[in-house]
Amino acid sequence: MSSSGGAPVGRRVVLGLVGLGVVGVAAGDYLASLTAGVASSVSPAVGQVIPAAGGFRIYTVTNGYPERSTADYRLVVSDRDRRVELTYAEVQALPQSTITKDFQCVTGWRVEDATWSGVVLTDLLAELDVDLGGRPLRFTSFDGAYTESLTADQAALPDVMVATHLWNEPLSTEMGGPVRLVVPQMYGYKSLKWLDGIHVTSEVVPGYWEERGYDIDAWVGKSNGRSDDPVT
Ligand SMILES: Nc1nc2c(c(=O)[nH]1)N[C@H]1C(S)=C(S)[C@@H](COP(=O)(O)O)O[C@H]1N2
Ligand SMILES: [Mo]
Repeated sequence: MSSSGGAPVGRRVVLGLVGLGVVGVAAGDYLASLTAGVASSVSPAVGQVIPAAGGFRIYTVTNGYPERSTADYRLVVSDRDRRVELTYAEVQALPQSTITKDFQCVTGWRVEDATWSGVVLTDLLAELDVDLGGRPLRFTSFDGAYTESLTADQAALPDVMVATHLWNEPLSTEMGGPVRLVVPQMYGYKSLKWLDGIHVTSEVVPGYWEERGYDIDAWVGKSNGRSDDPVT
């Protein structure tokens, strides 16, 4: 994929080309090409990566960073015929935890000892009397584009967190505030930013990057053909 006519290639155009670039690729090269597309669409060359505190790189798949005040924030939790809507204050009124774990992006960068605060996902589900019964979860973002999934077993990990703070500071807009998902044992793409929905589904629904070639079970060091140190 390349630009033509010497016109500057904007991020949206590049992402469009990334999408088109996978059409017609031979099956054997399919995953490789998708992964390459992912890597290039989030690489500094594309111009959408901002360095942030502690070595995080700021990613977005939309044309910006969606802003929502804590006053306007709502988190919807749904299961079949149930639908609960939590305010930011209600999220903060749930049992609070702080967890320090490395954070690893599938493109290679790693932030050591990131300290997140918020509510552990299992605590949130328990407080709301949501019983997964082996069913998976689908997460949605108020950026309108990004989604993620966890199996029931993955969702039960004690370090999966609905986070409001990083290093004791409220999450910035760029970092996915006011509320994001954090899944430290999996590659960063599982850690959906701008979280606005947690939905119990009957089957795993592959997330945004998973539809574009990344592994659905995204264990650090054991997926995506990578050999990073696992996050424990
Ligand atoms: N809504 C949304 N969540 C997202 C992403 C994104 O583009 N949009 N990128 C993911 C990827 S690939 C990584 S590595 C982390 C990066 O988190 P950061 O932008 O806070 O550094 O966010 C994940 N969550
Ligand atoms: Mo990532």
